[in-house]
Amino acid sequence: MMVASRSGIMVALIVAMVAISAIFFVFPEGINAQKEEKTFVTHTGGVVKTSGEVLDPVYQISEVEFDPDKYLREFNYGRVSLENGQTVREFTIIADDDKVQEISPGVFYNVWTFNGTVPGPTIRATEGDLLRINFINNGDKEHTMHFHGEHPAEMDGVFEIVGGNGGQFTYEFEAGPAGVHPYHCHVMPLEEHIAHGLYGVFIVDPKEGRPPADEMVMVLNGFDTDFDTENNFYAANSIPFYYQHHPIQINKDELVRVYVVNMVEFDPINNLHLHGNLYRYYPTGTDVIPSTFTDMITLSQTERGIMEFKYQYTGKYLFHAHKVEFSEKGWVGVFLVKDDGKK
Ligand SMILES: [Cu+2]
Repeated sequence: MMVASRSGIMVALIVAMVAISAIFFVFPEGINAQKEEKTFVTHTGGVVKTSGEVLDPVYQISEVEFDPDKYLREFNYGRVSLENGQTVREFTIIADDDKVQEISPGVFYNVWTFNGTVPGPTIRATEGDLLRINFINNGDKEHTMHFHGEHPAEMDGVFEIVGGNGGQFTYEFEAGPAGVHPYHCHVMPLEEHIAHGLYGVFIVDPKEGRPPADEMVMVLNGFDTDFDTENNFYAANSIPFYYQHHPIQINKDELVRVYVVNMVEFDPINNLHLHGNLYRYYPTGTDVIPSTFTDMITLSQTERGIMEFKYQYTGKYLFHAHKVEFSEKGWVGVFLVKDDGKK
């Protein structure tokens, strides 16, 4: 009786094991897949979290990491070599149009990027250097790089359209004139390609250089996250309110030089007001004599210039758009003036 009962239990166990194995064989990932939640982003920027099956048109999230502190004082001089006595600066710039950035807490936006960020890298050279920019378009759409400044027609990035999914073009021209210029994609509809983030700053230093200073770049930009051709967010360097929460540390009595470029789409003007101080302003940075000494400049699209100032008192000072709508939607920051020599 005991023997029969034991073999009965053994048979039952074997049957149970075979049955469980069969379930896993037939549905190898069925049980785990049920629990696993995935995040997708729709083509209109909506974020979908689901453990169910997701049909086209959606794609998996590829989030952009952008650090406005790093961007502020990061200048890219390229791979430097000498050819026939001329300094050559070579850059590789890769365009993408499938990334997503959290513009504001919980607000995701499909950014189009040069080298993975908005704005793209700040390209810097000295007047007369030869620039060689190896442009690779890894996006789905056509893109180009159009530099403001002087160069041959075929290097203008307008008529030489670069196809997506690996299209390439090499831009080669001498840097000039000295100043601060934007670069941006110039494919139609231009408004869309710029508004999504395909722009950056191109600084050309004069041969004789500029006086030593704490140098930084501010790109004034905005994001239309609901696609009504009006911006919902504004910023200096892409993240609304960033420098208000993370003040830019500068030294008392040290010359500060800001390369400022207005890339806001949809709005005809932007402006910049500095508190507790005035600045010398060099429109486009092309002249060595400042045009004005002011606390307020007005900039239309792609208008840019160089601001220079020193603070004689320590403390916190706002800088912001005096177009109040823009500052209340994120275009506001703080300089923290210190006298301990640390930044
Ligand atoms: Cu484009």
